[in-house]
Amino acid sequence: MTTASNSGSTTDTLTNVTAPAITGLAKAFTTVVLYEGATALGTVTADANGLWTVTTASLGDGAHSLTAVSSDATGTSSASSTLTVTIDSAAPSTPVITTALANNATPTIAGTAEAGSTVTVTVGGATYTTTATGGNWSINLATATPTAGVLSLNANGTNAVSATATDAAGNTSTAGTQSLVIDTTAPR
Ligand SMILES: [Ca+2]
Ligand SMILES: [Ca+2]
Repeated sequence: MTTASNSGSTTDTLTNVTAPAITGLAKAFTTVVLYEGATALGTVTADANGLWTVTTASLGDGAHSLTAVSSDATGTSSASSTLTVTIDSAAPSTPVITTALANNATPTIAGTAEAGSTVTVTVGGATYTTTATGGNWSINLATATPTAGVLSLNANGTNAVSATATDAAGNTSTAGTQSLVIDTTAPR
């Protein structure tokens, strides 16, 4: 799969590009057909260096086992090893921020999001990222290091919190929001 077609990490074979470009090497000037099972997804001629690239038809979400078969003018053909490409074009559901009230000036903010997704939380002018391990995430504002901004909370009042989740294919959810009320004043 070409780097341009490989969203998120480029070292895996997971992408949100539904019609990815698949590239490979064959004998120079041979005809290359890319198959999923018995279905031909595209045909191309390898260049002088044997390089070929086929942009597939739109593939549905899920795993696809792709094989390239090259044939030369004498009819001799050879098949590549199988490349499994997984398409994930669905964004995670909107994260939920469960922490709405705290009695300390730098509380831990917790919530839920798609399991394994990267959660980006913005509060008090600072942005943090964490992983929703098993679907749960938390940020301890007393100890966490922002990825951007400087934390400045209203220690006696309302703080807007927002969170988005990004899956391994690079799809990002809509933002979940919460009003975090911090009240550090003891009753009299
Ligand atoms: Ca990827
Ligand atoms: Ca997804």
